[in-house]
Amino acid sequence: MNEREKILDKYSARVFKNRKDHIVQFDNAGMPKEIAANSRSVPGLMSNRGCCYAGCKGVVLGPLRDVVVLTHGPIGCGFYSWGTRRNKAKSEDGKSYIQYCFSTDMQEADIVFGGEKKLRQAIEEAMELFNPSCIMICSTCPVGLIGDDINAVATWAEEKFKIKCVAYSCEGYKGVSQSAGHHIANNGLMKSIIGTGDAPLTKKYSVNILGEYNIGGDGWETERLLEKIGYEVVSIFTGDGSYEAIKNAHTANLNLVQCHRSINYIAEMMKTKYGIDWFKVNFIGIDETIRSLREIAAYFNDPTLIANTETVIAEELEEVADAREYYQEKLQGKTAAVFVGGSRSHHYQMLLADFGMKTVIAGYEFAHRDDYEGLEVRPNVKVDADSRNIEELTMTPDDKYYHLSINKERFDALKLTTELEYYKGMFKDMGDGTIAIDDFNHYETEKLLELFHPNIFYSGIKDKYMIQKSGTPSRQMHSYDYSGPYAGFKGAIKFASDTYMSLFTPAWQYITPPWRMQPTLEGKVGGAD
Ligand code: CFM
Repeated sequence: MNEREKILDKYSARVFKNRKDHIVQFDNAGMPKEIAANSRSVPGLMSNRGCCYAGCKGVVLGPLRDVVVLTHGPIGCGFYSWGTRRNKAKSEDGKSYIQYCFSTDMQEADIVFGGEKKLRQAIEEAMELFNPSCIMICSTCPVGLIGDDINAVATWAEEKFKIKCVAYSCEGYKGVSQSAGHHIANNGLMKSIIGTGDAPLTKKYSVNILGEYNIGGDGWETERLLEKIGYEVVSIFTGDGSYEAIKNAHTANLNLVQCHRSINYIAEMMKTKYGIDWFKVNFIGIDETIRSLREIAAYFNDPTLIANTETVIAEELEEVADAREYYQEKLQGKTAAVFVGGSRSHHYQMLLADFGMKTVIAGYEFAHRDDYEGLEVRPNVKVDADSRNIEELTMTPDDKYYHLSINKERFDALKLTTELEYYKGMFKDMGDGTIAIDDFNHYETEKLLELFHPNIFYSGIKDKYMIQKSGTPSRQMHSYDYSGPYAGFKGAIKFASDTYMSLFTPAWQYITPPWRMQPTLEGKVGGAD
């Protein structure tokens, strides 16, 4: 029995039938296999997933600092989604609402008689107190069930206050995970915000950074590198992002996609509507950062830009050279497990490889098959009822703003050698004997620890302490355990240093867990007495 079979062995026939397709073990290096993904979790298994509202409000819209993101629903969802993700933002212009939690605080009476009145009141109050130029309404489950017309309220707000107001029907139950919420948020931004600005460009080479949410300051570090080379960063979706910036996103020359899972929809729609090409980049990991910077420079193909890129790479590399060597020596050969949402479990494998570490277990909470197997499988992905729930927008070229930055010949040539409009997925980077798991649950996490004994486990929020308590060091990869940034050259060193501290801390040896001192369970066998 291999490890995969050992995990599945304990399951009942029904659960086995479901879970067997979500677990893949690689028996010859790099061979892509098929995995079941983006389907409903088995009720009763402790999944790590979030809901559709979490993906829309929490992930994609929440980081927009100058937008009042108003949760329409009972207070629980609003409160729980308040400040729990480390999407950092600056508030230099005084228009940052990131520290607030806006909610309509619906009560039973509103559920029975309808919540639109309360929603209008909340908007009036927000206007009076903050006077934002954009409000986004995010619905939670009961709103969808009672059928409040949030779109009508948004239209009312736009007319009354002459602001932008967008309503998102992102009720938690839509779709099978937060991934559905990403799609809904992408659609709303595309329909109502992108393309509504007309700011002129100030530099020759301009980019948007898509799928970068500035967790722990990653977006700032990525932006610093790009600006140092000479690019104009028009907008970031959506870490430290703003309504004022993303309405001009259509003026950029190129889209850089960091997290493919959460934002591929916008990248693809902008290609059709505005002609903007996109690159799958990765600024997590030293070698990956270098690859990404070189591919972007190759796209624009300007000798000065290419030279600047090489200078910046050399400078940054020099700055981290000693630290890199030190941590390489310490971390070489250590094994890791990586379980995060929908893109980091691939990105961080590359960063671990920078320091000679090997990923033996990798998994996603809510990724789709293309995130595992590569974009080439997209045509074979079965669309089920849950995905059909979410609107698919059809784009056509925009009369005014459609602009191509390079011609078809160069595009085709670049596509052969770079990740231009292509994402290869996680599987191609996984080695012999390693295992990939989709929508992993608590039991499987415990079993994996027992079977693989990874030296460190880069985990999620719900599983972190269970892993630590089992004696395996764990670092939480959603918030970086309040550390970071981990992007770029300097970020890689910060990550290595945090990993080093987790692995070599003497803290573990000072603790004797209670189960080593006394039995935790007592009982008799055989029914005597
Ligand atoms: Fe993209 Fe993210 Fe992720 Fe994600 Fe997330 Fe996140 Fe994540 Mo937590 S957008 S898919 S929904 S990289 S919040 S910043 S860490 S699960 S792997």
